[in-house]
Amino acid sequence: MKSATVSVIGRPSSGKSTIVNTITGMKVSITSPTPQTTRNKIRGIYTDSRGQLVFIDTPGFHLSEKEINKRMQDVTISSLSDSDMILYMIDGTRKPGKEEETIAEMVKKAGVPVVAVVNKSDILSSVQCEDAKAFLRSHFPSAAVLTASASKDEGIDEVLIELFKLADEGELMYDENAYTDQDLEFRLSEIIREKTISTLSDEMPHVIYVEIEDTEYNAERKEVWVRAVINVERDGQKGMIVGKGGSNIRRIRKESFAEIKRIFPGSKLTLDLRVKADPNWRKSGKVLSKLFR
Ligand SMILES: Nc1nc2c(ncn2[C@@H]2O[C@H](COP(=O)(O)OP(=O)(O)OP(=O)(O)O)[C@@H](O)[C@H]2O)c(=O)[nH]1
Ligand SMILES: [Mg+2]
Repeated sequence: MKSATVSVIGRPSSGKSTIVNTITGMKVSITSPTPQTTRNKIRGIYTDSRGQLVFIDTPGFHLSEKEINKRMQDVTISSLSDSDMILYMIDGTRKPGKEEETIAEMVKKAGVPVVAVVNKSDILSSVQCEDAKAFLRSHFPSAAVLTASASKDEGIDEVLIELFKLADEGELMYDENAYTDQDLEFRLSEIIREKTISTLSDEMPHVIYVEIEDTEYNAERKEVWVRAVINVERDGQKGMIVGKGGSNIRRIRKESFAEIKRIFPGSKLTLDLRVKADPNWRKSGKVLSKLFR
């Protein structure tokens, strides 16, 4: 049996979380069209007759001096050095610039084997595709350079073949049926954050964090109760989450409810959502340390 950890690295929105979900066949990591969705290391586990690959989804590496971005960069950098190999994803629709160069250098320096993927093949022109491959080949002359569509599940088998080629023999790290190791509170907060992000536009997703205040699970009565807070940065932003006559928060609640229900099939779920302002939390060491622990 083969067994390896694989860090998934790339710029924001390159499709890292999408590929982890497609490979595991589960909703392990939240996704959105807004860059910088993932904020933590999120494990997605894939097992077949060849062995086990433990994917570590990471925050998209974004060059920025803001405190929260530096924390997210640290999460990504720490993942580079403690995995057996790297799956480097690039979005072929975007021209590589300084940020992509920085990441390519970082990946090289990590000194572990690399599989490089030009993602979004479903919407790439052949010129875009060749340019992206040329960029990757120039940086990683001995690595496998592939094209894939993470969202359409195209070229993913080839990615797995190349990763398994690089993996060493070893014992499985997780049960063969496991697909993630996230605790329940984290999963709940991520689901609510995803549904909140999907109702918002532009910069707003970045001002949000979700806190689970309480959960109660009564297995006998098959009842689940979740109380969560959607935090924004200023009082004035609460209205954007709540929406006209509460329409937005109702939608967030409905969509979150449906997805949380899937975690507790057959149980009665009560989901209590509130919106609060936590002024300047993105600069608060206390909040950041809690979110990036
Ligand atoms: N057309 C197309 N869109 C894709 C593909 N893969 C991902 N996307 C879309 O690209 C956007 C970003 O995908 P994510 O998986 O959230 O990207 P990410 O790299 O995890 O982003 P961060 O967490 O912000 O770093 C989403 O809207 C996805 O649906 C693909 O193969 N083709
Ligand atoms: Mg992501």
